[in-house]
Amino acid sequence: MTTNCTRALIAALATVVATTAMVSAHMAYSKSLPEKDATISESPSEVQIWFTQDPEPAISQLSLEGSSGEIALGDTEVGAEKSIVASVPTTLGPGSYTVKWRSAGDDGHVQRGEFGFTIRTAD
Ligand SMILES: [Cu+2]
Repeated sequence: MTTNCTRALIAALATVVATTAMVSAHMAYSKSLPEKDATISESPSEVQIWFTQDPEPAISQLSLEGSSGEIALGDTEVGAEKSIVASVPTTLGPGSYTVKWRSAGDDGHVQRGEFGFTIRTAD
């Protein structure tokens, strides 16, 4: 193999690697309120998650589970700064909760995740 040919091959491989890296850059969780694994003292009025890309409204869905099952949230809406948000219409009592989310970013790949938070017993 000539040096030129080797260089061309390396350049081609580098392009493939770079393209693959771009394609695999799925949307990801960035931060949330309540924060992941937070212990808070008051029932939140809404749940909001920020992502690394603009969330696709048609795919985005938030849900909330407590110790006795699913808790109804308001409609999931796209919020400011690459976020989705849903209101919490009921007052949550002390206990552990799990937020589950589904969304998609620029490449349309559906991403799912979940995180917990705890509401502590009032002093
Ligand atoms: Cu993707």
